[in-house]
Amino acid sequence: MAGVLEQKAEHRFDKYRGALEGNIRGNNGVEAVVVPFWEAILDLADESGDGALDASEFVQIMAAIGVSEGDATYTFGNIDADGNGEITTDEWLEALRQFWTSTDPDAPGNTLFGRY
Ligand SMILES: [Ca+2]
Ligand SMILES: [Ca+2]
Repeated sequence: MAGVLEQKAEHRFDKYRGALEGNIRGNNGVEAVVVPFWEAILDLADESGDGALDASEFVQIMAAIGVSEGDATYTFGNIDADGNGEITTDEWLEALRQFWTSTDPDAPGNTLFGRY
């Protein structure tokens, strides 16, 4: 059973997460905050420097944020929209926009961080 401090921390984190999420979904936050941040992440993850992520680069960056190799591989197949074996900046950003704005549970972007 979680102690009082853990319960308070969890409650405050939930409150913070709710406020952050509300702020991102409103106020054009996806374009102003989420897109530039994840464009930078794609740049960092693109070890080969070809402007796209291959499966290995994608699995590696997703592992850094706690996504399992199995889930990352599953996600890679979903957001590689043209099926050419690499995720371009456009495919990456489209998936992020779907993640933040689409209510369709089958939208590829809604599997961005693995299976739920
Ligand atoms: Ca690459
Ligand atoms: Ca592709």
